[in-house]
Order: sequence, then structure tokens, then C-alpha cells
Amino acid sequence: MAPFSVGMPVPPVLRPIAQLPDADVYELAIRQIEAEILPGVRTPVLTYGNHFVAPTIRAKSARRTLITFRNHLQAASNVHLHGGHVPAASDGHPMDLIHPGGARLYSYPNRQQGATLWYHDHSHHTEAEHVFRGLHGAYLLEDDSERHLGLPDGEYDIPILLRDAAFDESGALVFAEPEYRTTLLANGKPSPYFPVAARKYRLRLLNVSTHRDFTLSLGGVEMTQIATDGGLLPAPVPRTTLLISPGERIEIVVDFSRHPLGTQLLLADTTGPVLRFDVVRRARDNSRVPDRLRELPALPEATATREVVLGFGFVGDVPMGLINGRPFDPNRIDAKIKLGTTEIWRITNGDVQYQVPHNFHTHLVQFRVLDRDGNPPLPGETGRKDTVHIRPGESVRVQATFGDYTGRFMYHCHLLEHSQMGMMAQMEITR
Ligand SMILES: [Cu+2]
Repeated sequence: MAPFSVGMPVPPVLRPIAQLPDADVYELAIRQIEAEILPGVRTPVLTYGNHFVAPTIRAKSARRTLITFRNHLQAASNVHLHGGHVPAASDGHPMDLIHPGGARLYSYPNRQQGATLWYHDHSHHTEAEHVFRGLHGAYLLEDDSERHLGLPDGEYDIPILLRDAAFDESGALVFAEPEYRTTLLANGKPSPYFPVAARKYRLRLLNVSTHRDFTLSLGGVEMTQIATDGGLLPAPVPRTTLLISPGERIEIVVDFSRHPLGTQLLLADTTGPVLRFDVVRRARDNSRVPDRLRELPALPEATATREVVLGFGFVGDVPMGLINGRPFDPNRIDAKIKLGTTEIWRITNGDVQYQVPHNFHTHLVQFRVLDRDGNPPLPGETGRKDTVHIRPGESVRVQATFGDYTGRFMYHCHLLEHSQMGMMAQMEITR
């Protein structure tokens, strides 16, 4: 199919079914439907709320989200709020499942800085396939202190969920080897176009692929990065290429007023076109990108350090994903952490021989990247992160403070084909 034959939709914003003094109440069905991804073709997909991609949840900082997910699938599912600082009971532990016909209420406190989060399936051994088949949606946490900055908002603040896909002749999704996933989707459509006004837009890029890194450029045009996984950066960073690995988010502001009406700007990955912006109309623009966005707090002193090595290996003669030489075991605690303490973790991608990229994601906390092989963090990763890309042989040191909630939380490679093969571990936070 020729690229740019369909428009990119913006996912609908989910409406609350009730509003309490301190909470918004939602319901979402987990259901298989047929969606039109390729023009004129019906593709069975798994959805939240009967939408591929799922509806966007817009939450407000310090106002709780209470959301009941009802599982209409034949398989167990669950929900993890990626990047969310939430109690263990609502974190979507892989053994904490919603069985077919069942429902579960998740409570998200939203006591964290405004950020582009996302929600997705995290069911044990099926997370990669479930996310691949469509269980992914944006969760935008808004924060009052962002409003006075004057960044583009409303219809000029747009989440863009990026992923890949593969289809058979009947139009069904093929969950097979990642290298066959050559169709790139933006908000669920293949290499679409998106008409824009000649003004500034805030674009929230989310990589919801289970396996693919995107290396994006806009034909040399400057993309001003304003935020990373956990919210605003201290100051904007001009970028011309962006590496975004599975699970990561990068927010950019693009000023389309620098281009005459009729201009087409191509957002492309190194493997092909992702999305074309067509500058089609004029519009007023009072928005701005200030020189200072949000200060980062000083790092507290760390009282513990840990080594975490990600790599493939054999257990008996079965190839598995391993962390520190062991595959995930839900009955084992891999890291015991005292509530409120600060730790430095050095995470190494040990797969030098096979040259496999990995990344690292922790639940519960946002961390800060201290260094990569002793060198300063990359541009754009100086803010709060929950997912970090690690090249084969590379070591990344991160620092986090494990506050507020006790219980069991996961850390894992967010190439979900790797985590479901065992590259996952759990920490227990105790008093
Ligand atoms: Cu991995």
C-alpha cells in the first residue's frame, strides 16, 4: 500500500462515568473487535473501549483515577500504567490477572509530575502478544504548574502512538518474528498524513511497539524536545533525530509556521516513512516554549548500589531472557528495598556476542540517568525517566528513590518479547 493514503486520527478522550470530589471514575471493556487498519480491510484486534488505538485518558495531578476494566476476552489480561507511581495492588503485577468474564478496579493516585504515561497489558507470558494485538493507550497526566508555561494545548497537544505491525493475506495481524513487522503505524494507521495549521504543536510521541526502536527525523527540521518519560525537562533541547525505544516517550514542539502553506514534512524512521505533516492552514498562536521548563530536584544521597545485567542465556537447553543470570520467577524476590531509600543501579546489556539491544524499565519510580559508560547522559534524557535504551555491552547508571508504596513491583526489559521470555525481575519495597 502506498504511504500517506489515510489520515492519522487522534484517539478519542475517554469520558468519566462519574466525578467524585477527588476522583474521576471510568470503565473500559477489554474486547476483541475488527478494526480498519489497512484501508478497506477488517483486522481482528484486542482493544480497550472498542478502539484501536485505545481512548486517551486525561488525568489531573493529585486527582485520583478510578478505572474498572472488564475482561471480555477468552484469555486472562491485566493493566499496567506505565510510568505511573501507584500502589502495588493497582500496578498490574503479571500474576495479578483479570480472568475471562472478570473485572478489576484500578486506583491511580496521580501524585506525580505531569507526564505522558500509557496503559497496557502486563499478563504473564502473554504481554507481548496482547500489546501487539492492540492493548495500548495513552494516559496524559496534566499538572497545573505546566499551564502557566504557555505550551501548545487543546487541539494542538497531540499524542502519537508509534508501533509496527505485520499482516497476512486475510488482513489478520501476524504475531511472529519482529523482523517481519514492516508496516509502521501512527495512532493505528499505516504511514498516514496529518493536516496541521502553520503554528506550534506539542506532539507526544510514544513507542508502544513490543520490539522496535524508532530513529526519527523530520527531514533535518528542528524538533524541540520539551519532555521525556516522566515529564518536562529542565530546559528545551533542540533535536534533529530522536531514538525512542519500546515504552519510552518523547515530547516535542514543532513550529509549522516556519514552513509555507502547502509544505509536507515527513517524520521518518531509518526503515521507512512514519507520518507526513501537511501544513494546510493558518492559525493564531499564542503558545510559546520558555527557556526554562521545570527544575529538577537535587539528587539525594544514595545508600545502596546494585548491579543488573540483562542478557540471553540457556536454562538447561531452553533459551531464555535473564536478569543477573536468572529468568523471572514470580515466587522469588530479586531486590529487597527499604521504603524511602535512594539507590544507584548500574544496568548492563550483557548481550555483546549476539548484539541484541535491550532497554530497562522499572515500575513504581521515575529514575534519573547518571551516566552511560561513565559519559554524560544523552541529550533529552536528563529528566525523569522510567525506560532507558541500552546498547550491547553498554552500562547505564540510574538513581531512584523508592517512596510512598510498599509491595512487589517489576523491573524488566521493555522489549516485551524479551520480558516474556524471562528478562524480568521483581523488587519488594518494605518498611
Ligand atoms: Cu531485551
